[in-house]
Amino acid sequence: MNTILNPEQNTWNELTQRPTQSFQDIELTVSAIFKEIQQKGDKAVAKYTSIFDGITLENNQVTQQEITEAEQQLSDELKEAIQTAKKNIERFHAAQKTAKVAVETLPGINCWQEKKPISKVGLYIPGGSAPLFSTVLMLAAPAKLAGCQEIILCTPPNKEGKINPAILFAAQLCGITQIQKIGGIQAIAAMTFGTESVPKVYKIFGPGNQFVTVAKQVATQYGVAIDMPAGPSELLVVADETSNPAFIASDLLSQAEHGADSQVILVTTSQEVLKQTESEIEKQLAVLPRKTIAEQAIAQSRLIYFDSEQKALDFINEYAPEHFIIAAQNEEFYINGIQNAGSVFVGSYTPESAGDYTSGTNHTLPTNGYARNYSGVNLDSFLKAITFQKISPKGLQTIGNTIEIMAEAEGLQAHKNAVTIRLKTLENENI
Ligand code: HSO
Ligand code: ZN
Repeated sequence: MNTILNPEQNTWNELTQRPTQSFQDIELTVSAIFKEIQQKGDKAVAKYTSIFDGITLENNQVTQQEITEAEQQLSDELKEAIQTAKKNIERFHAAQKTAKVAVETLPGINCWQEKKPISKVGLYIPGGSAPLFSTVLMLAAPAKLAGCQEIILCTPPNKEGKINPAILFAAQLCGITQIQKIGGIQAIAAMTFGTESVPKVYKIFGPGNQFVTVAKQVATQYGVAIDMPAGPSELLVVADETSNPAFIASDLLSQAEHGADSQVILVTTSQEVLKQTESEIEKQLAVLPRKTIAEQAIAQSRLIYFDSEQKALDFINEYAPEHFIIAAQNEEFYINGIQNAGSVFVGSYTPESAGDYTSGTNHTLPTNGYARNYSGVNLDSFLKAITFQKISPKGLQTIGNTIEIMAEAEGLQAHKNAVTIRLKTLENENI
């Protein structure tokens, strides 16, 4: 843990840096696999599944029987918890629906905007030591609400060719169209080009390791949209002298256990709370099952003291955390002042875990400073806004001349003609 007292503003840039990752060498590998999958489809997918996941599969697609078996393996308690979480996520995302926007900008000129679903979307769920079935809910529930027609889910198989049963249960519950046992670069490439068994999609969502992150970036070179550039998870907690150090430590550790590269930061206006949080972290860390992972993240963590709340806030906005917990008493100050954050958790009884699983907000959020310019996944992520307009003859007579003048000034005669020809017709018809 690095303790920093009242850092000068000229050091903030360095303090807000995330561990740098170089993607250049990975990109060559990713591009080569993309080319191969583009040319050879399923055959190439099978080759890379056998290389990276250590299993040769007859069929990538999960069967109904596998889904039924998965459901039987889960406790009723877990199934109910997943259903409760899904309902809350649906409630919050359904409320994000916007009505059609219609405006008559001038008499006879009607403009409106309507949102339509992205018809085919691909969701990626990583494998690894923690099966993130909660991420299935976070992506599939809003996709379904938005009205996406095809929702394809790719996730890597384990060495026995199986998928975690909770991932299958959540996917089935959300009405996913197809579940494919494909992971990593080959999954993103398969959804980018389409293969004999995997449909091509228009937008890819979901977290992943650095290979998946680069693969999603490469996918955009082929016209596929992505949710956001992904990176290791982050949490920043702001605390004052009234905050509970044990609560703060529990939050910091909850994020640290995601991965050795997770970023956790405490910003506080109390040196006493800083000291106590440090010892609480050590105490709670010692008994965590994922201690080895969490302690690596904690070793890189920063505990920063500021002598004013304004400086603390300015620093937080410069850092732009993925998750931001306000554990200080002056909640309104931070709520009103926060400009850059993925998701904000207000008050001592709002742990980040609540948003990770079940309060209703989405946990797919911008990391690595992208909270400055990206939103987390929400209903709009699965929609496009289309604009419409209808102009009456009177309306065209009102704005026609404006168009003619502007077109003329841009040197675009054909644009002007498209108006002039109509205005002349109206004149001849005495309208
Ligand atoms: N905190 C993670 C999401 C997650 N946590 C899933 C537990 N399961 C990134 O926002
Ligand atoms: Zn989490």
